[in-house]
Amino acid sequence: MGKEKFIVTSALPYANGPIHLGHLSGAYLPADIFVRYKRLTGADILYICGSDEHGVPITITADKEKITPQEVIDRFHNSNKNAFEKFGMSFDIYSRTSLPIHHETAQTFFKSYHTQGLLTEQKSLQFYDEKAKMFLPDRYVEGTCPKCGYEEARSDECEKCGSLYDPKELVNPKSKISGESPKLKETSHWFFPLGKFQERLKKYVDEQNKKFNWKDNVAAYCKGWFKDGLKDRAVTRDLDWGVKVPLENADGKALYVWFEAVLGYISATKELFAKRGEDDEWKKYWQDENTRYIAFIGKDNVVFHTIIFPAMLMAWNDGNKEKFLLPENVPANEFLNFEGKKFSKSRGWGIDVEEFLNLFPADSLRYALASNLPENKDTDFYWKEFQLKNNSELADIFGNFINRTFTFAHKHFNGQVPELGQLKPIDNEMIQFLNDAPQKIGNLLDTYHVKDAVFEIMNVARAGNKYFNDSEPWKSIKTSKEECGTTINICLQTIFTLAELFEPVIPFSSRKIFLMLNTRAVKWSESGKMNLNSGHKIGDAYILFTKIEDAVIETQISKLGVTNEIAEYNPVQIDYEQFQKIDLRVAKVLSAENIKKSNKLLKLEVESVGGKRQIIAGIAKHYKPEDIVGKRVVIVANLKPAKLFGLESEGMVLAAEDKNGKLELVSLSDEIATASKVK
Ligand code: B3M
Ligand code: ZN
Repeated sequence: MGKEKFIVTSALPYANGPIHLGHLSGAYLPADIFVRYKRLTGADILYICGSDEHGVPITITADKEKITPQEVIDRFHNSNKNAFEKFGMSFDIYSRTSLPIHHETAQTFFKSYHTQGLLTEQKSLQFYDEKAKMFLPDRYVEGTCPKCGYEEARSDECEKCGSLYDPKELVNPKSKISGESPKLKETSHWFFPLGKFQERLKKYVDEQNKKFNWKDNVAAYCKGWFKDGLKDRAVTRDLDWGVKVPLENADGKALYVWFEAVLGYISATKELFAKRGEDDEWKKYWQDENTRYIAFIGKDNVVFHTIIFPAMLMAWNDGNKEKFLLPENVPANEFLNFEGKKFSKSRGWGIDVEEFLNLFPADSLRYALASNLPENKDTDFYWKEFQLKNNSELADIFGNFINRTFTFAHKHFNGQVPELGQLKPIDNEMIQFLNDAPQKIGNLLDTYHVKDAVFEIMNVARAGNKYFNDSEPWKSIKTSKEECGTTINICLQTIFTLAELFEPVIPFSSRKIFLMLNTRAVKWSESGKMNLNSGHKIGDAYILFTKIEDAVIETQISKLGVTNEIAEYNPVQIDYEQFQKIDLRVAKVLSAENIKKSNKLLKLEVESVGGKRQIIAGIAKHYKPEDIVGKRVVIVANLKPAKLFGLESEGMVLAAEDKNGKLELVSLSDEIATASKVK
């Protein structure tokens, strides 16, 4: 059998922000472990990734920061690339979609679809923000649903009641970019006939699923999409930033970011070989049916990799001699949360990869994440668990086993691998166990059970420690040097096996261990054998894992939820007179009721300075009417009255937001009389 040949890709992260631990757990670490393992088996494997550098969010960041989109992507491309490097990602290339080679590739695909007559031009009305001078993508328009009155409905669909409508019907549309109400303006776009491919896609997904045992979550997503029926999709946008539509009369139009980003895998492979001066070599991977293509992603990207990208490749293959392969498997992971909540940069919840790696070794993070991957359900990163994984598993089990073995070998055997003497049952068992481990763990990795594989690898270290204890070399050294030598020999062989099996997971430590053993890795399948000859000189022991103190972890925990607002504060200052103009008063809530058609507002009747008044407060999502009646709250009493939802509001209640965006009213005890001034 020839060498197995692979292309492995990880989703291309947007160069619009720093990657966080959740990204690593979703699409990067599992892929890197898989790739490193496959390389050790001798497979011919390419690992491709890069930055996704188009899309509206990048232009919005640029506008906000008054810099160019190019500056935004340069910043995040470089910092993410560095973070990945520090984390030990072993990409063969980390490319970027802003490169000419990618633009050309994407345009070539688009032109092929166009010449084949697949694309249709369709006119439609879309919201246009006159202030921001741009057409607004759906998620940047918010308004009131014409069917149910939900106030956070999108331009053509309501999340709350599920209805679809014409954007014309959306009530009170607002641009999330400028806050202005956008106008509907006619524009025309090219549509890709996804529906035409439904039957073939279904067959493709079914077959791959059967043959390669796709993950349940992935298969279920696809099923849902097929059930709803695939519809034609606009694959162009009105945007300056992106891959230009390669047609006449297409000024100001770019390819929809997803419609080109997936092709980034191909253009990155081209770039890799172009750099090596082997221009056409990429075809030997992408256009050879013996190559196995595995696409690692997070669950939010499933449809693009199991339906849209395959459809694009099918469409290309229909019209061209050179045929591309389709993904064999798309092992999408669920999400990793942070201490029980979603990562959120703005709320200070979570930690950037770079920042993390300035504090702790990459291998500690890799091990902690790998043993808790969200393979079948969402999981959480907890600081305390991280500490425990590092201290009790890496340091106490693995590190300790290496340490005690090395100490013995240096002290009693002159730093050489001792002879293997007469084998007792306990020795034979350990030898057999080592012998079986690579295949067992390899099978788990082959089927993307990375978390289980990591558990089994640590079990080899556990078994090593137990073998050391049960063999009692500290006793046998006094009675039989041969017996003791046998134990230490087998322990050193175990360390060799562990150095290899752990290479995909903790590559930095693995490299150190091979240095300590004064040798190098062998083929994966050989790694459970007796690879160290007796008499082989081993090196000095290094410290592999340092324990993490409680105080260090406490500091990290205490930083959670502290946003930049505490660290950086550059306010517009006011003087005392200005402050005095604001009349803050205690008010007692007499009654409260929900407002029909609004899920945000409550109508309050309060008693305060000047008697009773009505206040419309945006707290309905956080308080039930019955929970606030009787409360003493603080109001801005001299605020000019305003109309909200056609109702008069005379004043404003004060509240603060917690880490999750939940509001809590500023309230006072009953001791404080209604209408008292708050100073
Ligand atoms: N950049 C989306 C994401 O980061 C997107 C993936 C592209 S894969 C071709 O979730
Ligand atoms: Zn609705």
